Amino acid sequence: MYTVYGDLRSGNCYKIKALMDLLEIPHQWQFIDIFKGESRQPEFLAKNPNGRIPVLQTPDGDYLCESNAILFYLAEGSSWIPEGRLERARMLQWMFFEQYSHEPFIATSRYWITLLGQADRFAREIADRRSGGEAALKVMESHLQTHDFFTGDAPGIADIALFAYTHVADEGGFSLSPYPAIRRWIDRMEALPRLRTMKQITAQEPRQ
Ligand SMILES: N[C@@H](CCC(=O)N[C@@H](CS)C(=O)NCC(=O)O)C(=O)O
Repeated sequence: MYTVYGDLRSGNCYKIKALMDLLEIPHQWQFIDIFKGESRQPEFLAKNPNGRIPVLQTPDGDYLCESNAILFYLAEGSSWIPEGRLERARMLQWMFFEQYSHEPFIATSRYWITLLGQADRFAREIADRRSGGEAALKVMESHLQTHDFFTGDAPGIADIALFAYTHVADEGGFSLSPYPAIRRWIDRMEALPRLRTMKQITAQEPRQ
């Protein structure tokens, strides 16, 4: 049995839950409250010295961190990783894009505005993240104008990585109104069997 250490209000943790639902991977969830500093306690640091969620514990007792690495590990051998060499590299291209050009702007703004509820206190930091977040959405919009998904005709783990914070971008102050291709892609993702949005999951499983 897998164990996931995380908090589903975090998009990085949501990615793991979404893929496990889609692939119907049995697992248990261990809630870690980062607002109480639980990811910085010695017991957690022994699992991930970087002090961040999510962390996956494999049935063999090994620990794996970094959300996109966990997606890659769990999706091995499934249709969620494309077969061709170039396609797999493109999948990684989008997953690195998510971590470097998307998450630091959209997820961070969402953290201050919605999770901490301190938009006024962090107004300058949020303003600084605005252009970077819009730039990431423009890159996604451009790709999705001519593609249904990020790595081919079928959804893959790059789609899950990007869906996590994009489908809640409004909570970070980013409207998707100017991005019709992104909105159509979100509709395609939400239509996938067993795909639950972050709002649906947190309503159904609030202590995860
Ligand atoms: N690159 C990491 C980022 C993980 C991350 O930033 N986790 C945040 C929650 S989304 C966290 O654990 N914050 C608590 C802390 O830094 O103490 C990943 O993709 O897993």
